[in-house]
Amino acid sequence: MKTLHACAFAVLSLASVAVVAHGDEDPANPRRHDGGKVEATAFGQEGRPGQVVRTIQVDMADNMRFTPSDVTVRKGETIRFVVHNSGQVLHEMVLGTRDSIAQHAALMKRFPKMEHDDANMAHVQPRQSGDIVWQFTQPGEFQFACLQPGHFEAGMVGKVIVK
Ligand SMILES: [Cu+2]
Repeated sequence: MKTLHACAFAVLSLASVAVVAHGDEDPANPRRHDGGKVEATAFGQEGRPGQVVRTIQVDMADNMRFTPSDVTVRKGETIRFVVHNSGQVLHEMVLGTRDSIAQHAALMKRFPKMEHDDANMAHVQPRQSGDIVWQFTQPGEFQFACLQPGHFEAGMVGKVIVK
């Protein structure tokens, strides 16, 4: 339980740093970091918009499903996910490993109002679209999920296969 609290505070403080830094960012790419700050993860890293090789449209709906619910990409590809919310409630797409998604979902359950925003996720209001630009640097099977309370548990999860 202590670990979860520490994680939550880390996430919260990262979120406030992001807000403070907002003024310096390129308005066209509000979450884009400069090259030196891109953090490599087990499921890839924030992509550079100039290196996008493919755009994948993903729809999120109130039946707690992503369409498509699985996508296949090649290792090294930078993908722009254009994420549309066709529902009436907030949905989000969060990319991660099976473990990181499960951990994040548990945190969201404990702290439903937790602010979280990072390059691997897009929160999308009803009838709006958002995007994620992501480079898949590691082969394997990864997930994307909506971590709004109850949505992940209701099956709002998909998979990315990186070949
Ligand atoms: Cu959702």
